[in-house]
Amino acid sequence: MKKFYVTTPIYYPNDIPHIGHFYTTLAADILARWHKLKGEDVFFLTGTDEHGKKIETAAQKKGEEPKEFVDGLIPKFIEAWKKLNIDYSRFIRTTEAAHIDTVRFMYDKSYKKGDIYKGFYEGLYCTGCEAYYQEKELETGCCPVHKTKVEILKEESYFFKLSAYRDRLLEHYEKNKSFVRPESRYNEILFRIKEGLLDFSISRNSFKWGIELPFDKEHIAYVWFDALTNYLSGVNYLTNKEQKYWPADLHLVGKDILWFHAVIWPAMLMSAEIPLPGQIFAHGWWTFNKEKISKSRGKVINVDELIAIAGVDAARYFLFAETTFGQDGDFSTEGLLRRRDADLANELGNLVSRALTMCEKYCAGKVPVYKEENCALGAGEIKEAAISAVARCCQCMEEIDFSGALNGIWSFIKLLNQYVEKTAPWKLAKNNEKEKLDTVIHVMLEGIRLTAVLLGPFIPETSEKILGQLGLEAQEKISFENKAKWGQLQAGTPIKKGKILFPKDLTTKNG
Ligand code: ME8
Repeated sequence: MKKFYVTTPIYYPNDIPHIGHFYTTLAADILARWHKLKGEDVFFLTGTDEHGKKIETAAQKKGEEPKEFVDGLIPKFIEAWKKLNIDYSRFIRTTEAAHIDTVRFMYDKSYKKGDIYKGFYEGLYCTGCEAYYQEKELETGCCPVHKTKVEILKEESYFFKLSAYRDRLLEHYEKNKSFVRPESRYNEILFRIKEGLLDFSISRNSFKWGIELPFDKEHIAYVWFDALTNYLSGVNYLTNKEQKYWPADLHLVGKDILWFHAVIWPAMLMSAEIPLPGQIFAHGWWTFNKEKISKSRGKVINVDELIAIAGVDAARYFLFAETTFGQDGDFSTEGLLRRRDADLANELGNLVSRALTMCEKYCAGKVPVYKEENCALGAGEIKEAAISAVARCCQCMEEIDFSGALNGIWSFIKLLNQYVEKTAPWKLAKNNEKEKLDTVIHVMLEGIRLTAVLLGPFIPETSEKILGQLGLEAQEKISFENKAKWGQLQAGTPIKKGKILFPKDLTTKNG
């Protein structure tokens, strides 16, 4: 059985999660569901990054111990993932003992290899990023990500010999042209590696909240060295000798943290002689009404606020239909409602409602018989379109092009709506053309079935509802090939018309 191991960044639990965190985690959920649909053995890892100065400072501000502080916030993440219908395999916390052991193992391996040496560091530090900056990287003296003042940090520190991995990294990039996606990001990172790599500080001794190094108790692990290792501890790399998931197939990250994943992480793995992940995909940045998402300026949207706008599936759909994965996007309530009304309620919802109503009215609520000879009505064209919609969806999902997949599905939905208008089943009913009428309704229902299958990973609740309305409940055991094949609906299957799928007023949503 093919396996698929996908990860999200582990988020800093210094505050409740917001739409940026939802985005990456939803992307991983969609991919995990897609690969499950294809019959693969999927492992989907997410979690929280709980050590470091940023967490220590946030805890101090609340007058709490760091562990107590993060323990209070973790349920917020878990609740949010549940509300958004995110079905992960494991939620890892970097304060877990097994993770701590894995971090120590990584330090130990590199130390013994001679890739870690002691030195003294003085540099410009941004606590928001938990990273040092060079003067030339700053924007008017401020961190380019957080736009806040950096501080001068001076400390005795252990260094990792990143510079020694330049050539091996270049070779890996040359041999694996899709190691980083989108392609523009691959080129950008390759260019920076070619420019040269600097050794970097991987320990701290100016504060306490972190993992003690195995070879020096006075120092704690650098939070990024600690955090990146979660991808190994998440699949019990240290204790599970028959490792079936590592190497990860895909690390999904925001563009802000690509450098850590595309350069530092592979070098750490090379140093520890562990195989590298298959691909790192960096997605773009969401703004909120064109402004940076920022708690201090009140520009955040939490999970309840997001769901209150138009429900979970509308939000899931909007985030992935609105922008190409990899590009930046702007979130607005109006934008979400516009897509809910146009795409989900009008195009998908009405199609489903019309097809089921007609099936009840003209076919006694049972899937009618499909007669091949009635293809003159355009059913052949629909069948062809269905086959290409499936192929396009598979191709796009392989390339992690969510909006491309959704566009393909929506072209098919539009075609089905045109088919209803063109064939006008109500006229066929009036003229008593029963066989033609049956074929048209069968084609509509089959088109809807296939649409629901392809939409499953994106809008799982709606997909399940539609399949349930078509009398198709237990679908797990059916292979993707069969589900995605045209012509699977059995004549005679009773349908169950339910409530409207995307009501404008959420309080009436009960189907
Ligand atoms: O960086 N738009 O954690 P973090 C899109 N702990 N995505 C966004 C976003 C936005 N406006 N804001 C946040 C860390 N994200 C480290 C990671 S991994 C070993 C350690 C998403 O809480 C995006 O995925 O700051 C980004 O990379 C991540 O949240 C940063 O989360």
